[in-house]
Amino acid sequence: MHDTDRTFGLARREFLKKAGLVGAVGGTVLAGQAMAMPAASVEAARVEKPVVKAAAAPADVSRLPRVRQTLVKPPFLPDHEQVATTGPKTVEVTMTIEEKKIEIDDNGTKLWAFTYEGTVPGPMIVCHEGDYVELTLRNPETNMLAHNIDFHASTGALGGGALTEVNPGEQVVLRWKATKAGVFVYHCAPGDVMIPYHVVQGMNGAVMVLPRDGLRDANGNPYRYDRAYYIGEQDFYVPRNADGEYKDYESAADNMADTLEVMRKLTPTHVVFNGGQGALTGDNALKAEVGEKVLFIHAQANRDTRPHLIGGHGDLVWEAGSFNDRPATDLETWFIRGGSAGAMAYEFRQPGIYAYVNHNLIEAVMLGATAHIVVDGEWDDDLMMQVAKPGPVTS
Ligand SMILES: [Cu+2]
Repeated sequence: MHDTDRTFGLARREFLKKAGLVGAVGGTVLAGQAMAMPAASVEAARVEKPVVKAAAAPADVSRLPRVRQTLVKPPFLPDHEQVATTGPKTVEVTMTIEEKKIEIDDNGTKLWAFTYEGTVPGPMIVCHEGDYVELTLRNPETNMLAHNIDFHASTGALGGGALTEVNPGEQVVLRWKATKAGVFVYHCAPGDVMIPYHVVQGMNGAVMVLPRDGLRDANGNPYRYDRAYYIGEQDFYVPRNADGEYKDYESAADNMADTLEVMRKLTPTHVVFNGGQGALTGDNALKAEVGEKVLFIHAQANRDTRPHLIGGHGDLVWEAGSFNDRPATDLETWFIRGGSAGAMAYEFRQPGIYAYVNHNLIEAVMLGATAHIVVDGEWDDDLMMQVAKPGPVTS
């Protein structure tokens, strides 16, 4: 039996009413019905709360050292060791959910975003294989909706989604063990159409679980990076008015029905890095030096993408994200499956401005999925030189 009020949240009932999406079937309010979603798929999208029997926690978890990780805004990663210098620990993090209006392109298009910690994507959490992550998830009273979190890096209970649903004014604490090394997506998943809706309103992020002895290259030798950047790619579906202009809404509830209609067509209006067009270009460009090895973590919670570094390569690519797999080498373009994160490492060999793009170039140039990396250092004529400047064609 569905615990409707708990699962969908009283706040959400009000939200759906305001969004004009209330359809009463047997007293149950589901957005799907109003959107002509087949009843069977609504049922399939709904998730029963699993029966979770209380089990004794492993006795030694409480004795593990506890380390508080201060989360930082993307594209940066929190302070971390690449090689663990201690045994397993409990990594404590806190994330506060914020429903907020953000600007997503150069024309000032606005979107009501659902965020972890106020950013799209949410902050990166870093730990080592064998560590425990203990998250306090807070949903302030100022929010309208129930939210939760599904960690693809975790095991059980819908990635924690079934144990973390919090209504406005509530908080919850979840602990999970990092048993798989790699980079992984996390996202909100509060049931039925709210799952894709929250994800495409920006409510997703990534976790990096490093092997305790750090990364290894394709030959199995230790690999250390000098910098790491975290790129969260986001597809947005912004409704337009009759004149074709993007609509701006008073509240997060007002835009839901229109947005679901755009989502249904599977054609995003924006594909951006780190929450908006230009978030990682110009003054916000990433920085590196010639000779530095840079790790790029690329997450896409909803849709396939194909990163490419223009003028460089993927020296080492953990395309599917698992650090226990041998990385591919020297790739021109790599593939990140929607619902996953991948990692690429590159040692910059030439100075200049590099573009890091989704190499669907329509999405890169026209929809926003471009980042810049400004690299300082000495130019290497052996690798490239302009032998003759542009001039008149000679016979
Ligand atoms: Cu949410």
